[in-house]
Amino acid sequence: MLAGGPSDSRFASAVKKEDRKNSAEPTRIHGHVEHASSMSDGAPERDSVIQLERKSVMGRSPTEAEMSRAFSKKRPALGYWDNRGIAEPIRLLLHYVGVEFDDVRFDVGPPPAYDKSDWLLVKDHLGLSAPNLPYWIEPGGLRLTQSHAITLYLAQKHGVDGESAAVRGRAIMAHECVRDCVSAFMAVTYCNAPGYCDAAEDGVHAAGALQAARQSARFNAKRDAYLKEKLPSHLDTFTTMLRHGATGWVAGSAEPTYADLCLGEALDQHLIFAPHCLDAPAHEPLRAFMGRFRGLPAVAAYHQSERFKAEPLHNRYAHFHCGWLHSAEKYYTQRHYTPRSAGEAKKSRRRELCRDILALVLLLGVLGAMMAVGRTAIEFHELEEHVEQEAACAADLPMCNMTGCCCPSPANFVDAGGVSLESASGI
Ligand SMILES: N[C@@H](CCC(=O)N[C@@H](CS)C(=O)NCC(=O)O)C(=O)O
Repeated sequence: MLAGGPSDSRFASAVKKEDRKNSAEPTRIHGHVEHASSMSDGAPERDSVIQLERKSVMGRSPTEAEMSRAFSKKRPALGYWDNRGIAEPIRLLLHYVGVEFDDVRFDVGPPPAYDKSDWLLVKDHLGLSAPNLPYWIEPGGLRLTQSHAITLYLAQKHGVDGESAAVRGRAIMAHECVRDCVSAFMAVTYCNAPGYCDAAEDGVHAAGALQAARQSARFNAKRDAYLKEKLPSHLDTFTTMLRHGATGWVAGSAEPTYADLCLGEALDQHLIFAPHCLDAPAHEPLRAFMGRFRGLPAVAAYHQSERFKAEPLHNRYAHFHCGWLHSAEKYYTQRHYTPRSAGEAKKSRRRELCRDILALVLLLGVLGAMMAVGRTAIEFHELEEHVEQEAACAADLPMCNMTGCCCPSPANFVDAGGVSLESASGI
């Protein structure tokens, strides 16, 4: 699978090896948090098993904070890299159907290492059967990966997969066509990604830069060929589907389906990549479609909200990352994207250590207080006995024929003949 792009196991294993080799301080960004609606299917919670399965990755296990950021258990979580990539259609779908979720975004470090430890630390600890990004985890329930499976599951669950078997079939077909187009697109934007090509072009992944170079000779050639030779036929397909559907939506549904949302997002990314790509007269139906898609109240509300991040577009090692819409520098200085430096990570570990020490001190304090209370109770009991003894003396009871004080020492007890019990017994 391609990290940030289409499936390519060769790429994934190369990247994994590279990541483990380049292990450094994890960097992270904090995904925004939204309140949850219940998504549980009632499946048994397996976190106890997952706890036991935890193992060390890159020399250490994930901390509780890292685990609960990946999945807080309070809300469903969609995990992905911090970019639109192949997860944005799912984010869009979730906003469209009104499901609240944690938008968990993992960071990739800067070139040339592109450290991915932020994700790799938790990857094998989330109870995913096929660990990958994007993932979808529901509290106490389902854990899914594979973008297609997540999309279809959510669409079915929330009734945006089409109103009839025929429409549902066409929606699946349209979605697959969108995925083909996106794969071809990513083969261009990731053409210099580590492990995806035999060798990256010089200067594309420069140390000290914040991301891969925005252009290169290879990228420019592939982009031009894609826009000229491949994209038009994908656009023709979508145009034909819209014509056949005759409802304005790609599967011919009365209302938009998930396939329309996926197509809308794919075309949106293409319009950033090549702003004139829909200009041909033959693609007028697609321009009209984009107007309808963007005008859907839920889509418009999401695109205008703080939660929508127009950039990064693809991953940091792609040519299509930050700076296509706004200044990349401005983007990198935004708070949500400031990667944690090694110093900050150290500080955070120190904070965690201080918190643990404080908890220990508090625990010891509570234990000490409990012991003090116990001791006081014993002393009180002894005092009570003492008072009873004194009362017995005062009443001149036969049990205690006191010679001096009333202390219940054997030396103070005398038998009727005035002999101390202690001396009589030879103590
Ligand atoms: N077929 C999978 C591909 C998943 C994939 O390639 N994920 C990339 C990001 S787009 C990745 O970096 N995964 C993390 C990993 O391999 O650990 C899907 O559609 O979800």
